[in-house]
Parts: sequence; C-alpha cells; structure tokens
Amino acid sequence: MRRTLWTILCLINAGWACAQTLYAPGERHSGMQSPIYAAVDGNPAQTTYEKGPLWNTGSNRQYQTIQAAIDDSNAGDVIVVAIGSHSGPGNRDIDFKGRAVTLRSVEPLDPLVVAATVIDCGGSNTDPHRGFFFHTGEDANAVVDGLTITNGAGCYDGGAVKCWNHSSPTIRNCLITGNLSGGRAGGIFCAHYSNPAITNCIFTGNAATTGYGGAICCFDNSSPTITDCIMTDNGAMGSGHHGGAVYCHDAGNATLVNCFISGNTAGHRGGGFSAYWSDPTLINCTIVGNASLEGGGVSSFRQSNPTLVNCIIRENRALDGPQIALINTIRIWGVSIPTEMTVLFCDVQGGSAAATVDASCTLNWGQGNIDLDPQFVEPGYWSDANAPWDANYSDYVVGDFHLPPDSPCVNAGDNTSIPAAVTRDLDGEQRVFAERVDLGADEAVAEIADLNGDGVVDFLDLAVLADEWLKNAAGLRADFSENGRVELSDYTHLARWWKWTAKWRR
Ligand SMILES: [Ca+2]
Ligand SMILES: [Ca+2]
Ligand SMILES: [Ca+2]
Ligand SMILES: [Ca+2]
Repeated sequence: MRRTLWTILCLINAGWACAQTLYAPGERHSGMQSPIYAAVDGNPAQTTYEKGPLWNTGSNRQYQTIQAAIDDSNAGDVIVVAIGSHSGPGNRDIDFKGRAVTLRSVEPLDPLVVAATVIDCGGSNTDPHRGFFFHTGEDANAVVDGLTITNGAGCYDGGAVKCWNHSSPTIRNCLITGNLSGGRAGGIFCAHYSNPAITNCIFTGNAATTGYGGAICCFDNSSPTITDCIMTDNGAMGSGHHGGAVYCHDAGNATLVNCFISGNTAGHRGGGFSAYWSDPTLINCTIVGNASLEGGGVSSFRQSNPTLVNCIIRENRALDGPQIALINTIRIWGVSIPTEMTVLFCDVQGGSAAATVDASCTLNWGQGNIDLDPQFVEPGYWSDANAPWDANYSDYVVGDFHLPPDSPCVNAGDNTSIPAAVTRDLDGEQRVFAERVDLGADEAVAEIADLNGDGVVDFLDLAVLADEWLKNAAGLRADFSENGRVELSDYTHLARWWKWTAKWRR
C-alpha cells in the first residue's frame, strides 16, 4: 500500500482534469452561489457560511451538521457542504432516510475543492464509523457529489459507503481514500438489490483488511454501474480474499465502463477484478499492474461469466494466470463447479495461451483480441523484483495510461459494445474518435491542424501550411476545408487550434 504522494496527486489531477470536461457547462451547478457563500481571494480553503458549514439552497437554511441538514430537507433540495473537514457525530454514518436530495461540495468538478471538502469518518476497530449508510430504498435522486470520504474504519461492510436493501443512490465526483473495512469493500459496498451509479470517482488506498473488494464489493443481486472511475492501490488483504479493486459475488452483475484499475492487490483471486457466481461486464477498462495469487488481472470462479470487451489487461502478476484465471471450485472444495469468461476486442498479455483455465471451465475467446504492447505514454512498472507474495514486496508504480496515436490499441475496439449513454472517454474526450473506438479507458483524440502528428499544434504545422499557401490541388495537407485550396479559412482553423495539445502529450 505504498505510493508516493506525487503519484497520487498526479492521478488525482489526471482524474479530475478528466472530470472538468465530462459535463456540459449547464450541469456545473452554475447560478447556485449564495450571498452567504464567500471565497476569499479565490482560495477555497477560506470558503465559509455564516451560521454553519451546511447550507440548503432550497430552504436557504444553514446547519451545523450534515445529518441535521438532511433530516430537515425536502425532495429535490440541494445541500452544499462548506470547504473544510467535517467529522464527529452528525458528519459520519450519514443516513439519507430515503430522501431524494443532493449533498455536494461548493464545486464538485473542481479537484481542489473536492480534496478540501472532507468527510473524516474517524473510524477505528473499537469505534466503527463510515461515511454513508443507504438502506431506505434511495434511488438515483439521492446524490453524493464532489466530496472526499476518508478514515472510515471498523465496519464489516463498506469502509466509506454501504448501500443495502434496494438502495441505489448516485455517487459521483468523489475521492474515496484511506478507508478500511474488516470484511467486504474498503470503499463502497452494495448488497441486496442495491444498484448505485458510481461515476467519475477516484478510489485509492482503501482496503478490505480481511475480505473482499478493496475499492468496491457488490453482493447479492446488486449491479452497480461504475463509470469513469480510477482505482489504484486498493487491496483485499489476507489469504483467501479476492478482488483487489472490485469483487462481485452472488449475482453481483456490475457494469464497469472507462475505468482504470491499476496497482491493486488481492490476497487470493483477482488482483484487479474478481467474479464469484456473477456475470459482470467490463467495457473499455484498463487493467494493469495488479497482483494476486490467481488471476492477477481478472479472475472467474463458480459459475461466473465475466465479459470483457475493449479492455487492456497487461502487466498484472500472479503465480497462476497472471492476466486472467478461470478457477474450478475443486481446488478448494473438492467438488467440481466450473466457470466461464468471455473476452473479445481486448489486448491481453500472452493471449489465451497464458490464461489459467481449469478443467471443465470455458474461456470464450472471441474475435478481435490482440497481444501487443499498448505503448502507454508512460508505462508503469513493478518497483522491485519481489512478487506480492514475497517478503519485502514493494508494489506497482502507476504510469500514464494514455495511448499515443500509433498504439496498436487505437481503433482496435468494437463500437457496438459501448453503452449508448457513454459518449466520452476517461479524459472527457469523445469516446469514439476516427470512427472506431480504442481499447482501454482512453481514446486517443487527434486534431487535424496537428499536421505532423506530434501531438501539438505549433509552428511546425504552420510551416506546412505556409508551404502550401494559396496552392490549388487535390490532397493538400493543410486544406482543412477540403475545397482544393489552402487559404484564409484553413489558416483560421489552424490559428483557432494553436497550441492545442493532445492528452497523450500532457
Ligand atoms: Ca479511435
Ligand atoms: Ca483521451
Ligand atoms: Ca504538430
Ligand atoms: Ca481550403
């Protein structure tokens, strides 16, 4: 669980840079500022309210604790949490009590505000607390938006958040870090027909200390939709425990899209992702540098059939099935119950030949799979030669997972597998660029004014245009308007995109 602060900050910045462009301006809570809200010299740390740190924008009332604000709210209200650390009774174990209200920071899409608006659960093994407990049938109109949730500990299920009993809130733009559970889900637990929408969240440094799902565990007919999330450095610790980042159990049919899962560790199966008696779906996920004993990237167990489409699964480590493993129950129970996995349009290191497929299990190896180095802009690496099961193990250093335009993962995916609601990649760029989707969470988006393809529009591109200036011919490179002549309108286009820089160059 070691990670330099620099790396975490880079990840957070990268993730939140993505977040900035994920929503149209009209969705950015514009016009919500109150006369009693004041940011001094643009420093969010000095944002305060006069009568308490909570402000209900619907009733214009202020409160001392989050729970007090929720208890006095009505459907549709928006409760704004002031910058600062919120702890103690009333600011943890928060219960929406079925209310369809939004609880958010002053600017959920500003990473500095999110990092500075903290629910500090202050939990411990002797004094268990988590951030939120949804258990009253909340639906997607119960919203937690743009908060940091940390220091949850001591609970068996859900270090940061528990969704239970048909409770399916929306959790978005949150930083969920440094939470522990004794059993299932260091971060978010969902069980018993609970299907939260978890979007644009960062999970880092959470652990199920003796259990399942370092970041997220879905259990018992619960199928969360997990989109645009970054999960790094989470763990399902202890022998016999599974799902370093995500664990799906008993019809935990989660859908993950555009997620980056890296540097997570499980004590037993599924360093990144683990399915038990479940049929989850992973689309456009980048799963690199995770570790476990079986299935370092993804594992399938007991009549599961996880489907992986448009994913990158590489650089994971395990004694058995470094990238993927299909494990028959006979290994543990002495009774044979097989399992499946379906893989198509994925880049899997070692291909199907390197997969562990136990007797009677079925690896459905579909069309479009490749085994080629994605050429990440900055590859991650294992920080020493020791494996996770060795003493003195140190872990995976997460890199920059963006794809350069000449990556073999560019334009190698299946467009028809992308859910209709998903129009953006993890950067917030268009999900399908150049007519065909890329593999992994990133789409490599180029700009036509970048004539030499080096990822930036600058004088080198201007030189190409100058060379073709006022020429009339077919196929001129700088004829952006495609009218057979390089002229003012083409120059205007280049000038408009001047200093444009590709995400993979940043
Ligand atoms: Ca593409
Ligand atoms: Ca991108
Ligand atoms: Ca260029
Ligand atoms: Ca032209």
